[in-house]
Amino acid sequence: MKNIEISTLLERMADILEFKGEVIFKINAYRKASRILRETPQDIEKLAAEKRLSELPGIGDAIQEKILEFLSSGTVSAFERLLDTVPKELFELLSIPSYGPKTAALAYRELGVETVADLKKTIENGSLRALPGMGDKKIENIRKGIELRDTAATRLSIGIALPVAEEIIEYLKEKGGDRIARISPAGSLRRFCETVHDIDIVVETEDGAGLIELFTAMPRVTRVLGAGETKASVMLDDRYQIDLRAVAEGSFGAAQLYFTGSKAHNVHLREMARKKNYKINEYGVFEGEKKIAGAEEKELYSFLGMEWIPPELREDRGEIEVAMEKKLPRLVRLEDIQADLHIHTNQSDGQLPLEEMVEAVRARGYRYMAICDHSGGAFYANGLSPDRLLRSIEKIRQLNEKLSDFTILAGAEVDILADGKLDYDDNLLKQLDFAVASIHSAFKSDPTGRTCAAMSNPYVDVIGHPTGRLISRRQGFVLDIDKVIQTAVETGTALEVNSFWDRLDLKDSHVKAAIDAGAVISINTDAHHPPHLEMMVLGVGTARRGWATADRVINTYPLERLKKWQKRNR
Ligand code: DGT
Ligand code: CA
Ligand code: ZN
Repeated sequence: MKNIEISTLLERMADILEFKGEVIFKINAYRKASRILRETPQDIEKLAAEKRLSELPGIGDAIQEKILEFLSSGTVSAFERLLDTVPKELFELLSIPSYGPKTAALAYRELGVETVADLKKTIENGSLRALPGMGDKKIENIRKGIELRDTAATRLSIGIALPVAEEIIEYLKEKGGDRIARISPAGSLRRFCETVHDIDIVVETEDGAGLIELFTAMPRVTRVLGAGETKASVMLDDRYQIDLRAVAEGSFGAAQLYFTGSKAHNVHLREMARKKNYKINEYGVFEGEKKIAGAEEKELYSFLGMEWIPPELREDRGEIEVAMEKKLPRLVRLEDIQADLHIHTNQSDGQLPLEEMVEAVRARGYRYMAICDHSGGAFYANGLSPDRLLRSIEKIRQLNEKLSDFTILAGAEVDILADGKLDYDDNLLKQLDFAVASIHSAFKSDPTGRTCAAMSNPYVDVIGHPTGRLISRRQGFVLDIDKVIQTAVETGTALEVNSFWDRLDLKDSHVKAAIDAGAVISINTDAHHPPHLEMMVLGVGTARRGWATADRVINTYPLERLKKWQKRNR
């Protein structure tokens, strides 16, 4: 599918237009078209061939023409012409948080900043500071932005890496057939870290060389970084580094353990082994020369005197000590999830109408859900006015009547306003079944105080994406997380683990702090489109990294228990 390619091109058009100071509606038209192409499940080439491009919402004639030109010639001439008039690395520059098109245009005109390296130089030699409107704080933010971008450029979000890993494993299984006894992800990916440097895969086979050959010859491989008898490393699509290790029967568990890491966990395990006079490596556990375990991870842990440790906990943050006492918690699993409590529809900024979103959620096997569209203050997201909300509640109640084995809670994602008040008054909130409250603006005005004030409202059940960070773009607001957790416990409010790939908010360490303090969480996808529902697995992984058990996750509860838990019903 060419959807992503064209979506990127349109995004870049928008960047160029913005850099050139074009009128805002034109810029927005390109951005919107880009988003629609990225999210639509339909194949754009097929739509174009059937002359059905105009069926996509928000794609006007001018943009349709450019799409057709791209599909027939591989380029867009208007775009190529504009490219000659902007800095060489414009898109890289604009990917730096806090470095917007206006600043980029000024720095290009006055200082000739064409590349990220140029920009770094102007910060070091002070020439950027001399531009009009540049304060120390702004310079500091740009500097931090460059750092953030450098990490984002070398590490992949788990939400991007996981589907790629699954695809490769499927491919190898299919082509490898009987030659593959077992195959598993390893490394930071298997531990569900929020970002990964590469995708590690371990395979059990008696034909290592053959599988390495199959692996390095995969269709999307753009470079082979190295290939031997038992391991190989390739670049896929010029973007993803994949490492494959092949081991023979009897060593799979040991290899899995070794290559899953973390390094700190492994180092600690080796120490434990030494105390028992054992040696542990990627082939097994050894007593002298004799191998006593290797085929199963469980066995290896057991010989070291521990219960099996879930990969998400393997960070040497106390899990080894607890496993020695055989007291590891039973972590929440994807199968425990009974509901998704933060779902958008096209009433606000979601893509589909109520009925279709409900059907998509139901089809995943959940028992209930909460529709939480944005409140009116969220004008950027077409938030619902009180009147529209009342009508939407009515519609949800009617649809509910028709469902026998599934319940839709009429909810809202209500904005926590700059002054700490909620965007809907209590009278309105009372008529809902469920409410998530989130900060979407005024990040600098006392986010801690505002979050705590929202939690003291009897109708607020969950705080949405509590820290506001975006993994690839934004550090999030400065939040006194301990105070927020304490208030969550005191008021009986849940903190969200937002599963959206770029959010994962709360993050793992915050979940751990919340769980230790006795708080409860709610793992939600914040889906705006059915494919987003699949990201639940990312939130569950993050919650597991924070040692969360099902009992602390409100959307594992049967509906009756959830209702009893709600402040409004206590
Ligand atoms: P990443 O790739 O930066 O996201 O993080 P990891 O944890 O996947 O690290 P990676 O890919 O370098 O190595 C995978 C695992 O292999 C790692 O978690 C532990 C193990 N490993 C790699 N190098 C060493 C080492 O020098 N000593 C020990 N004990 N284990 C290692
Ligand atoms: Ca890795
Ligand atoms: Zn939100």
